[in-house]
Amino acid sequence: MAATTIRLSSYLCCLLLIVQVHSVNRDNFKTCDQSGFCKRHRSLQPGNSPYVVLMDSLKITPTQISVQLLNTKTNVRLILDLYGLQGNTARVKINELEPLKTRYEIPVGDVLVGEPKQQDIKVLDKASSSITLGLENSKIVLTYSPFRIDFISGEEPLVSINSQGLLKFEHFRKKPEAPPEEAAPADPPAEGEDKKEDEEVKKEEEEKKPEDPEESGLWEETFKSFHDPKPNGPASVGIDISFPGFENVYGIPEHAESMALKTTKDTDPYRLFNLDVFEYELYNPMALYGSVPVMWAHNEKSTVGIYWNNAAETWIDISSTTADKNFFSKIADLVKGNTEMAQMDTHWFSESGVIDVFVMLGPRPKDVFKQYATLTGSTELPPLFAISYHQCRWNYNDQEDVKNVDANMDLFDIPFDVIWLDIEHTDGKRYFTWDAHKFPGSKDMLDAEGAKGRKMVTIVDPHLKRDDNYKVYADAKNRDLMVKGGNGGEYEGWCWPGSSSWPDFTNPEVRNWWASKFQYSEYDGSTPDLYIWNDMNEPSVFNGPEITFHKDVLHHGGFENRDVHNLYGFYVQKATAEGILMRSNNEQRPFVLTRAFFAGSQRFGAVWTGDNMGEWSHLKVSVPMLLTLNLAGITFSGADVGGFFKNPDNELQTRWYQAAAFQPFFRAHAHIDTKRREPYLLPEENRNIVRDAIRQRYTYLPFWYTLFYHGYRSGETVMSPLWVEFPEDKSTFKMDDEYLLGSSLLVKPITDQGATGTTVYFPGKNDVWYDIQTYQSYAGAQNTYINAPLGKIPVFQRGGSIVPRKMRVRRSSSLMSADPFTLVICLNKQGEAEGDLYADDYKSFAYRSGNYIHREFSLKNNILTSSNADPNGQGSTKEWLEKLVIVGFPKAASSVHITVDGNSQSLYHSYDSTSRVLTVRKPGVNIAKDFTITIQ
Ligand code: NBV
Repeated sequence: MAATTIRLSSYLCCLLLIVQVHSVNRDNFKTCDQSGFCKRHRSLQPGNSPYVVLMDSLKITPTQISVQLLNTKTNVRLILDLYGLQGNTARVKINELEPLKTRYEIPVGDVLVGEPKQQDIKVLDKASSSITLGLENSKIVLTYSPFRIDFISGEEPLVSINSQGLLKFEHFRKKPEAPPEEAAPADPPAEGEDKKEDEEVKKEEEEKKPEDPEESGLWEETFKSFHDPKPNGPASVGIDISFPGFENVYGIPEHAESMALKTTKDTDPYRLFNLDVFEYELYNPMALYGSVPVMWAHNEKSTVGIYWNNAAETWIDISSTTADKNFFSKIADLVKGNTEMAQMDTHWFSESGVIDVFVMLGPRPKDVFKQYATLTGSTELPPLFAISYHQCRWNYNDQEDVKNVDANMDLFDIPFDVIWLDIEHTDGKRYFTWDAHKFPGSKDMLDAEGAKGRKMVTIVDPHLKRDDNYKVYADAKNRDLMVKGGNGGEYEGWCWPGSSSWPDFTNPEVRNWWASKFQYSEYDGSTPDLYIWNDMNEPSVFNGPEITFHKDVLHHGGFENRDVHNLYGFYVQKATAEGILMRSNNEQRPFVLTRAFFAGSQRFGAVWTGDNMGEWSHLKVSVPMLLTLNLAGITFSGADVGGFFKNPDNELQTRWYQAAAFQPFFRAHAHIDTKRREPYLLPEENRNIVRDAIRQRYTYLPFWYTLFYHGYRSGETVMSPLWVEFPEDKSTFKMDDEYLLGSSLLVKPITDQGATGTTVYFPGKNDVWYDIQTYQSYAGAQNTYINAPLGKIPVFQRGGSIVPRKMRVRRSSSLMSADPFTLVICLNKQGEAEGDLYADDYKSFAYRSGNYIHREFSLKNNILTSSNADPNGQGSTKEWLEKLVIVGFPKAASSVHITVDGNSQSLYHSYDSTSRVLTVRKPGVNIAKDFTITIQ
């Protein structure tokens, strides 16, 4: 009874905390100073490396060298493995030579899609102080004493590892015996002396023993009331990685931060530790829900990066400095002279695991994205509904509510594809169940949505209510599938259902078990129109340290949560996606949204930026946050439209819809305590603008779908910083308030209250950009003020591009699947344009066996040619070509005709001399066919 009261009160206190606090409670989360290993690594001084390479131990194979590293202070040996990998990539692995126990490594096939394919590294030079290896166009120089590795392309140094000498590898060790207690003084102190002596001793102790950061928290640590017993002692690993010649680094989501990362001289390092941070603060390095330890450095000449393959809590310090030209001139024929070369220094450290660094050497932005996708996979092609508009709220209360929202959206002509149900739809937060009063007929409800081509999503969190009558929990308990507490018993914590336990998703058998729960026979009341949302999967534990698992929670294989923490949410989403796949016999594409994520999560669905606020600053930060997610491979990402907490005013809501209509994952969501805010509830003016924005999203779905197809094939970003397409344009390197969709659309959302215009930077010296509404043209490589009253979204199409659209907007995307296309052709200065279109059945995996079409369009010399872009695409379709809109066309045409299979036919056309747009109507040709359209 007493225990229950305590638990209940701690639960209530957490809930109160959740309801009342209005900005992040920083006390809940560790600073670097409160984390022993962070302090230990951060206190290292550069230039004191104790590590040397033991050349006698060198082993060389065609693709790999292995050599021992000796710590000259401790005599402990490490083993360094350096691999050449296909695609201008190298891998540097450092582990203990003889660890007391196995150190955790992420199983191959989970984050890394497979064993990376190796590539020959040739020994180019073997000197007494270093060895030089050749990898494709790059050179790798391993220097022996002190140990460092440099990657050089041509004569440019690009990446240096351990050039500062910050390698620190805490080998497993036996716990030292506790020192014997000191003997009591022979004579008792005289009265009055006692206190004095105590104080003196304390003072002396303090003077004598200032806390040595090197010794901080080695064997146990306490944070607030939470004790971390650290049964394995210190095991952290860290090293410095520098980027000579670079001034900007990007990546390592998730932080509410600008796209170009800041130096951390005056702050904590950036932290990667998946956490549920209530009301997160903007522009700081605190950890958030997900972690992708990938970082890019970019300058006019090159883009390079590293992936740090470690799932433990990780911190990254960043500083900017100048490169050591002396050193580099010894190992490369650097352009000498007095000019200084910039350099970004980064310092990475993780609480456990091994050092496993992939060095991706580009040289162009799209090369590094491909190199990273070769390692961790690309974003799976989403089903079309998933990139359409989603209507969510915590909560749609009951079936009636769902029906009303659906009807109102139709009434006001606002398309949507998916309506979502949050935790209140369940029977007492027991996932996979329905509240029988509110949702007595979930299948009927799903079928009603399905009849309009719509889907539903329910939330399925990973915490299971500890109730033996709840069959999912009882089954997991009987099969012993839960994570264990430090004492070996089922770990128990507090979350929405009260006392809860968590399946061990790091165990493949547990993932299979979880996946089976999505079978229609297991998940009562589900149908093929139901998809899934994984929340709270950091995991969030209301009464745990930093609102998550204790670090000594035990997982599969005897590893601690300390070792695998950042992977938990990744595995939850992976298992869920496998379940959705399995229930359709692997035929239909799954859709799973997750809050926690890791490198590779892009393969399992979408990510959103969690509990943001209905404030202008949060709308603004959503752009850099999504750009960074894209750069880290998580291209299918979005922020809650309107902001989760608070009540955004009409203007903010309107601007948010406008921005998100041009971002990859487009979902409105709101906290349970906020006022209802479905878009039809807005006053008429705002409602019409929002409706237009959503409808515009639907007209661009063929473009988005083609973009996602490219991303799936190549690992490229969907929403990109300008430097991805204009890598030499320095002025874009820090620009994170405007972005590109593919290479064709430039978007500058309005994110300031009351703004009626904005200055847009149009990139590209030889480029011309066209406003997508007015077709007004703007020259590249300059800034222009663009009027943007409330109804206007500053979006521009690049001259030289062809963008496919569908102009007949219906209630949902699937109702548009047979509708015809319009090609918007914006001419460049030469009067030419090109583009492509990918289409398939928009939902199944049939495309994997060639059931798709991929067309290539090119307009040159006034002839538009449509040809097959990919002979493997053997699909057919009902979709046809309805219209051409040719923008920037100099004059009216005298005739236009189409030729298909040798037959020509003239087409109706008209010309607007003010906007310089030539419109060609009803070519009527099936889009899968080859054709030409000639303009005279
Ligand atoms: O399930 C309720 C919410 C959900 O609406 C939100 O999107 C998640 O990020 N969830 C968090 C838990 C409670 C947040 C205060």
